[in-house]
Amino acid sequence: QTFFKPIQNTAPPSPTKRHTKISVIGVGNVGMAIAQTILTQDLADEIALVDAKADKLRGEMLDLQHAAAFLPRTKIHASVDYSVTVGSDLCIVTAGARQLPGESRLNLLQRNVDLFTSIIPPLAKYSPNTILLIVSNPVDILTYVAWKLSKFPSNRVIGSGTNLDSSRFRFLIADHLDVNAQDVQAFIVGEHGDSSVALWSSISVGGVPVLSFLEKEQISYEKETLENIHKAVANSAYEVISLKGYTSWAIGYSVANLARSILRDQRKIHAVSVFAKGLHGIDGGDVFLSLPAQLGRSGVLGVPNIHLTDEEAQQLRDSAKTLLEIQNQLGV
Ligand code: 6V0
Repeated sequence: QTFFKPIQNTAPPSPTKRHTKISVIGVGNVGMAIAQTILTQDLADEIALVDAKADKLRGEMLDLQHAAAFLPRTKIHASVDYSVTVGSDLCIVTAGARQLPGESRLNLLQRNVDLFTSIIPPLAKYSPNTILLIVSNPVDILTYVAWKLSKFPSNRVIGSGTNLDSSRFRFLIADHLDVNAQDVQAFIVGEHGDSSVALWSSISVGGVPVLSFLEKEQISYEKETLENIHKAVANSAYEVISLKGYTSWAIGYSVANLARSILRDQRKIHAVSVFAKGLHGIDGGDVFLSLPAQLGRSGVLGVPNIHLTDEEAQQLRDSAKTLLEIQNQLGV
């Protein structure tokens, strides 16, 4: 007995578009902002949510399901059991431990590494062909940990890295020049954190390289203004967290944007955390950090050979060194 009376003699269904499934691990502020942006942007046919807290998880699932009448049709499941993620095209990991009073950053990191040992292997088991997109902090190191634990090829393990920092950078430059942020091409690369590197030499607005234009026209610009913009980017997360307790909307949009580029094979370039050993003179060990990278259906398609000044390349190598020093202190 079905609700609809079937119509006889209709043509067989045309080959339907590929079914897309996204899993989001961790339904805190960040995981939920990502899940709801993905829903409103119609990026998946199915979303699976996983968290360690069963009640919170069920509450979040029901709250999203109750919006079904206003959203594109998406099947939403949730479970503390990773079998719910089976067959995912993309797994987004936002689960993280919170810093305890007086706890060192290294101790927090080691707790997050331990947490990843219970998250990554089941994800890899249930979705051996998935792409892992890591958001939990410190994102570069945890992306490296996810790569190690999953044993996936490095093109299928990506960290959200400085995608959000680059978006904040574009917003601040656009605000300063009174132009549209979408017309600003600008990247922050390196560690998503204190050693991030602003690529001033390659900033362009509407195709015009900004610094060389100012120099050619002999328009003086204040190095201090540029440095203040980079400082404001680096300080953004601290500022938002001190004001509202956490960040959510911008990371939600930035990760949904990465999901779109990957699942819809957009071949767009984003600053994300990728396997960087051997690039721009980075050596000394396996390390993930952000570089402009082209994303598509199979993950990282390539890393454009972007021109860096000697100073920028040195800062990038220093950023890699900082990450490797921390990595070497961890039990992975
Ligand atoms: P939150 O609100 O504390 O959420 C974390 C969630 O993880 C909670 O719901 C926990 O129950 C869950 N969790 C903890 N342990 C496990 C486990 N073993 N398995 C499954 N779930 C678990 O934190 P919030 O959502 O604010 O942040 C999440 C992470 O994203 C943190 O590490 C942030 O630092 C990081 N961010 C990364 C950004 C980036 O640009 N890469 C930006 C913003 C936040």
